[in-house]
Order: sequence, then structure tokens, then C-alpha cells
Amino acid sequence: MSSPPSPGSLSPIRFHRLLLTGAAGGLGRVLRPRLKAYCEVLRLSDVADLGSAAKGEEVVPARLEDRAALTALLQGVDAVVHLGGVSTEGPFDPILQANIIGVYNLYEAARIQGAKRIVFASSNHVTGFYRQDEVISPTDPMRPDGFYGVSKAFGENLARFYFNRYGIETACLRIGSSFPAPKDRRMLATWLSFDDLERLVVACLTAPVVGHSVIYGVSDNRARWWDNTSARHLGFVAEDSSEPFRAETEARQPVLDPTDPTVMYQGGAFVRAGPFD
Ligand code: 15L
Repeated sequence: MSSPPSPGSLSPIRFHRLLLTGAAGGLGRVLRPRLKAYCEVLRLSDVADLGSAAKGEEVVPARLEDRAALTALLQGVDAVVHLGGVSTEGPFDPILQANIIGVYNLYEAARIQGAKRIVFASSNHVTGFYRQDEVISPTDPMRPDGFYGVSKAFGENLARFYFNRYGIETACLRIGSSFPAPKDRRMLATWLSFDDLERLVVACLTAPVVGHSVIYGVSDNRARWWDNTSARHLGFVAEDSSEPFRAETEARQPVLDPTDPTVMYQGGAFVRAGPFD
């Protein structure tokens, strides 16, 4: 009789087909090679060029505004990592199309095709109008800092409706600033390393129960604006910190004016963007 496999030898594969939207974007390119380990087939979608499919990949371009294309895109998909859409503050119309109509199309497609779980790239800009000297949690009221933040707030609420009504689970990730390194003093508090991003997404894909959850996507930085205690059940533990970048970041950026709204509020420059028309 053979002995059972040790935990370390168990395959990480949890899904037959996983869909990654926004796969050509900054974080999509980071997650593309990393998510392959968790599924037999990684379906990649974007409006931008994705190159050719590697082994175990499928490339399916789709515009989020195109409902029929999204319904086809979700066919045979077990779970979704949804990074697609406009990822910064800007004029309302593109945000309406990609982030509001687009996220509705995604959830409708998930309902029709039977996808069970969505990891939704929300944003810290859902609460960007809290001050930088406040510590907030995912249970505090939303205070979006622009059209982009409002669209992510819509996505989080839509996800809650689809969980309550149809049982589709969503982990809403209020991602801070996920770049190779913090770009400025604000990002010493908001930085999410790429390795922690992967840990966060994988935790949300594999947690036994997600329901409708909201969690801030942030590394274990010394400066803390976000308390994720209410999202402990997701099992995400950040391992990186912005601290090794502090000296260089502070030397690069002079001391800031504390009365400037972009310094006062968590959303930084987003709180002063616009008007656009
Ligand atoms: C976001 O939501 C953006 O997608 C990203 O580009 C960063 O600007 C980030 O927020 C941030 O707050 O730094």
C-alpha cells in the first residue's frame, strides 16, 4: 500500500480553467506566469495585445463593454481574477464603459456560465478621501476620491448583490500601489509587492469560504492606514515591507506640504484630478 502524499508534494492546481482579465496590463503581466501553477488552463483576456498563448494558456481578446463577448469568455471558467478595465482616474465615459457596464457584463456572464468565484481588483481609491492620519478598515463607509473610485465602489456593491442573490463569491481587493518599488512617500504606506500581490490573489482563490469579502491589498509596511482584521478569514499574510526603500524614497522626494490635499488624503494625487471636460 502506498503512503499518502505529504502536504508539500500536493499539487497546487485547484482549477481546471481560470480566467485572468486585464492580462496585458501592469499587474496582469505580473500574474500571468504566476497563476499558471494553480490551474490546468489559464485563459487570458484583454483589449491590448497579449502575444501568443504559451503551453496551458488560452488567449481570448474581449472588450468588457461587449456583453456577448463576455458571455463567451466565461464559458467553461471556474474562477476569475478580474483586473480588466480603466485603472486610473480620468474622464467618466471610458470608466462608465469598462468599469461599470463592463463589470456588470462580467457578473452576468459569470451567472450564466456558472463561475463560482471572482477575485475583483478594486482599489484603495474607494476610500481615498480618508486622511492619511486615519486607520480605516474594509467595514468603514466608502469615500471614493474620483470617478475611478466610484466605479470600484459600484463593482464592490454589484459583487455583494451577486453573492446575496446568486451565491457567486467575490473577494474585493482594494489594491494599494503595486509596483516593483514605492515611487514616492505616499507609497511607503500603500505599497504592495508583487510577491504579496500573488500571495493575496492565491489566498482569495483558495480560501475555503470567501462569501463577499473586502480586503486592502498592502504589504506589511511600517506606516499603516488599513486594518485588515475583518478579512482574516481569507488567510492573506503579507511578507514584504516598503521599509528597505524608505531612505532612498525620502531622499528622492522632498518633505511635503501637509496642507496639500494630495498629502492630506490617502488617495494622493487622485483627490485633485479633474475636472476633465
Ligand atoms: C490604483 O488604483 C491604480 O490602479 C494604480 O495605478 C495606482 O495609482 C494606485 O491606485 C495608487 O493608489 O497608488
